[in-house]
Amino acid sequence: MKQNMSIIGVPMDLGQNRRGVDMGPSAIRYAGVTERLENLQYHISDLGNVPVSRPDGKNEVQDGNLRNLQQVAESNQKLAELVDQEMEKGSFPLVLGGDHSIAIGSLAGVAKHHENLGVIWYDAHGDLNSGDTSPSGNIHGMPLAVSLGIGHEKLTTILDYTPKVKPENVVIIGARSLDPGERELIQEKGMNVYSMHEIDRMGMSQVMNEAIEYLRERTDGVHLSLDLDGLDPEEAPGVGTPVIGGLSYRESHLAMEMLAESEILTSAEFVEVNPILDDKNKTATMAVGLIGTLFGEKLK
Ligand code: HAR
Ligand code: MN
Ligand code: MN
Ligand code: MN
Repeated sequence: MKQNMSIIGVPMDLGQNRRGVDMGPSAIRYAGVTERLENLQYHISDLGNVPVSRPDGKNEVQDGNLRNLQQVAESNQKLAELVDQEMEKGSFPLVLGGDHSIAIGSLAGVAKHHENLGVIWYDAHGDLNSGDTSPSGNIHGMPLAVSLGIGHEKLTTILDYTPKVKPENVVIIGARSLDPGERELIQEKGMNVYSMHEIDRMGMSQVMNEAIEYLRERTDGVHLSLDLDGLDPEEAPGVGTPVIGGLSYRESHLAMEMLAESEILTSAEFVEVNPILDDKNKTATMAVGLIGTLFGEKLK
């Protein structure tokens, strides 16, 4: 029997400063995500996009260094409800961004269905800031902290519970741009981080082996939050905050293959695709390639 999967787009661009990432879900759909998954063992429902307000023109930093707080909170509330509803039906949620602030809503919806959710945060960044530590006021640099219960309560209390995730259940992969406050939090919580240094030393294969076995033992489901800026900008140029020295497509492909084999994933999201900054939809196409692999292309 085919497993049900629900695709949910979130055209969010209010969690950061550069317009265009709101077109990410369209670009990923254009690159053929549905067709790709329908060829595998999935029955796909594309639920369309969660509504996101337009920037009010001021784009100002409100309430304690949080840009567009109200609008970001509202869309994440709607996303969380939709993800919760689809999981309730037994469908696998695949969320397409949009900037990474949407992980706040994805994780709120997903974590309700687990006692002990694991998270793989595949990203150049830690996204562990709060209004107090953020150098930018951009909420896309904060969603992992919010999910740990750290940050503005309009964000941390979505769906009326907090925290969503325990710090020891998170594995960060690909980090190479961490702010001082993020480093402190990682130290304080003893979080698992495979930065580019560890990946270069150990190789992606060993990193994924360790991450998968660690999460398999201690969690009852795993959410993959994949920020395309985890990949190297030479290969994936269509992202708003590129950081050189990143993961290759091949390393990322291997990571997806190993996750597919492991069968530990229970939800996923692909974020930060900005088609305006891209080269002929290359980054969205890469996202679709990774999605195809993640959901079993070559295995089935
Ligand atoms: N750490 C920086 C900040 O908080 C940059 C964050 C960029 N975040 C993303 N998501 N693109 O990973 O502003
Ligand atoms: Mn529910
Ligand atoms: Mn991110
Ligand atoms: Mn990032």
